[in-house]
Amino acid sequence: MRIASIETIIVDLPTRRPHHLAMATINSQGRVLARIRDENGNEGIGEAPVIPHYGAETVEGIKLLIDDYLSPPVIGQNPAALEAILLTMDKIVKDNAYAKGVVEMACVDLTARSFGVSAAALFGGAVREQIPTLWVLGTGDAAKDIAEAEEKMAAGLYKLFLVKIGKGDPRDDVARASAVKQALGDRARVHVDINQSWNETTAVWAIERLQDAGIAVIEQPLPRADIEGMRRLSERFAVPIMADEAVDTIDSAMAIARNRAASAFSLKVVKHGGLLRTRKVATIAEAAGLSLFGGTMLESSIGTAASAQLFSTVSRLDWGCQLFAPELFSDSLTVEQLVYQDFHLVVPSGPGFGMTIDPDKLAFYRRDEGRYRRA
Ligand code: MUC
Ligand code: MG
Repeated sequence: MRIASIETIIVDLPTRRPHHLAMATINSQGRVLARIRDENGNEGIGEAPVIPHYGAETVEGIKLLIDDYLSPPVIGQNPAALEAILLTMDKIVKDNAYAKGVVEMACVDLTARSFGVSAAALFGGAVREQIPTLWVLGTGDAAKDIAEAEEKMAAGLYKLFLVKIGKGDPRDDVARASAVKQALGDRARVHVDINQSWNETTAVWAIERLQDAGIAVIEQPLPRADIEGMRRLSERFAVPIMADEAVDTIDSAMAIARNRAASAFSLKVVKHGGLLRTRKVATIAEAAGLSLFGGTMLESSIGTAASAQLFSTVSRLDWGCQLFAPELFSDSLTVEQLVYQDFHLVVPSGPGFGMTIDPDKLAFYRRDEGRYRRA
């Protein structure tokens, strides 16, 4: 088995409603799809979505890096040799986890399809067939967040929620998240994600109140580099402090684990540079006794299926997963659709990630030749 070609395509997908995060409001979101073919014409697909201002990469940069730098030395390699492919890409350029991650992801899909197995089988096999799934409340308004959560609960789809805060006045953030938790009560678990927006003084003030209000997890309150601050918050509060932006490479995972600078990690496949490296970060957390959450970069059904495959292999996924994004987007790029039922996402059974691209949808949403114009 040899890689014969790598094609990259930038695709935009619209959201059903504006999604308000601390650093951006998303009406439509860009992603890079990678299609890798072997010499027999078998294909694997990968996806690297980009959340504006979340990380250091852009869809245009990812595409250019893959097309001009990463593809030439990777073409001709065995797609099953994941570690070798990652090392080849590391020799070309440091960091750039999303670009490397989408190439590796497509190699995983291609390899698993060629073997006729699910992607999970390449990482030790699934320990669960479905994953409790969390819905992200990002309307920016407490009453709308509560109405959305009630609708999801009544439909039997979600009872785990996360309120996106960190954008405005911390007093408003605390009030909004507390109002959501109070309205949902014991019927739901509620996290908050601050996306690095606070300093330590603000965080101490706010977390005290969020903890009292019954918020279950505080995600990335401080800037990613503030390991010392995260350690002090983790020592001070009983409520778990989760690292998201702060944990990407295995080195950062080790540094956080060693310093006890968080008690939980949000795993995200492209953030860590592919499925293999996500599995390694998960292993560091498992060994350090940290709890785990299956995160999202707002992948479509392609990257969500890939993430679900990997998350299905992690022995303890204490906080469930956040793989809700296919339901946030108003359309899908694949022929098969993910199944959300009974408060869980059903892990697709494969082969590979179990997803194939719908050519008409791809033709419509691709940025270069498609008819969709992003908002
Ligand atoms: C993040 O920081 O976790 C995940 C869900 C969502 O709505 O935004 C992302 C980013
Ligand atoms: Mg986060």
